[in-house]
Amino acid sequence: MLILRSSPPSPFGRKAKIAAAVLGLSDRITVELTDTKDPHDSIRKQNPLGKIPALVLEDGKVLFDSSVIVDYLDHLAGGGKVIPAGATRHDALRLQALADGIMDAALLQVYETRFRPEDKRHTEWLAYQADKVTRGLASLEADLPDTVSPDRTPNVGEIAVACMLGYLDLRFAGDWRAGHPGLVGWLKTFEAAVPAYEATRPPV
Ligand SMILES: N[C@@H](CCC(=O)N[C@@H](CS)C(=O)NCC(=O)O)C(=O)O
Repeated sequence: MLILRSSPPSPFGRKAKIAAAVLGLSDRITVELTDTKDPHDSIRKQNPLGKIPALVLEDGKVLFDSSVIVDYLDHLAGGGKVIPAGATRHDALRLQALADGIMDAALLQVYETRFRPEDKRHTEWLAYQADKVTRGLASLEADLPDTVSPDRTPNVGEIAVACMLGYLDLRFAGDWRAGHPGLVGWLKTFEAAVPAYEATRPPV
């Protein structure tokens, strides 16, 4: 059995869970809850960065970073499935990089308010990160990812975009929806095509 260290709100952990589901690997993975803030949680031994997701393999080796975990799962499922092998490979990886980068910028804003007392918060830093989210969403709205239908496996970029939008719904009250009708429609289609999206929705 593989062990996925994660936590329900983690958008990066959700990427790994959705990839596992669409690859038919969910029943080979146990999800073990992780508290990245707890210094005694074994995640800090498993991943020196103390971040989730991390995937503990059967031989005890630990893979971390959601992109590496998804690549491993794709290979386990035969390869070329959520990470296409052909001409669209780098489009999918680029899309993943963009969505992951937006998630990083969103998380840094959340951490700024979670870890710093109000009088120590850096408004310009928050705005700097918020701008990355704004520009990233604008570029996705202008050039929407391909529509995901039930008859094809979503690629890792599309999975990452859905998880990123879900995280903005969770932590930023879905404010992104007002100015991005194309992405709203795209996410609706993704949700209908990929049941694992609903199954991994974090509790509010
Ligand atoms: N690039 C990493 C990012 C992972 C990440 O930032 N995870 C967050 C939770 S969503 C985390 O573990 N944060 C705790 C910390 O930064 O110490 C990935 O793709 O897995």
